[in-house]
Amino acid sequence: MSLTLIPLPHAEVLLDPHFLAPNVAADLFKELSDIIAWRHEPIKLFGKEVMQPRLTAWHGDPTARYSYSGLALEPQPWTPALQQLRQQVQDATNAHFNSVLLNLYRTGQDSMGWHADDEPALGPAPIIASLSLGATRRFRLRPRNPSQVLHAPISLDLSGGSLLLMRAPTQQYWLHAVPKTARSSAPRLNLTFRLIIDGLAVGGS
Ligand SMILES: O=C(O)CCC(=O)C(=O)O
Ligand SMILES: [Mn+2]
Repeated sequence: MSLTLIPLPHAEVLLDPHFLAPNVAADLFKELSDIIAWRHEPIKLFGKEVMQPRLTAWHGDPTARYSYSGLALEPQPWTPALQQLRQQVQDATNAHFNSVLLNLYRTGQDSMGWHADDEPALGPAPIIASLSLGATRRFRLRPRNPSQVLHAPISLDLSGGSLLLMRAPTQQYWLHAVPKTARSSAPRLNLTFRLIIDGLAVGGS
């Protein structure tokens, strides 16, 4: 299977809907659901602290720390399954990753709001490889500034075993989200492989 370019202006988005064989994806979904120490973290939303509508975990090389709201977040070590996946994703994308953010969407009510993965720690040309396991969820992309990038929002259905790659300048011009859905109630796991470039140099302190 291979990554196919989705033609969008000011973006480089590629998708392989069948990156992992269905039985491999199903086994991984079960293993990671069970062994990852999932956390339910708060976030600041318009100045108020609220719980994230999903569970998360952060794994990576010890140097791949990033600071967030003045806190230095230490990654958990790679598990054998995550290490092997990283290698497979690196081979398929010709890129290097030193960390992975895991999101567990427990039901269709768990979600991810509109954002870009453009934190300074990801450098000027972020590359994000996003692997999905479990239930299919709709991934939305829309221009950050619709008068600059003349394109309608798009939707991609990310099924278990799919790999989505977002290369520069996607994060600069586009936002993405995983909205709530009434349709799907089964859990979904998403792994975004990232390269943290300047570790603790971000966010002052
Ligand atoms: O769950 C997804 O497909 C997207 C996750 C995401 O955008 C992120 O972790 O930054
Ligand atoms: Mn993202």
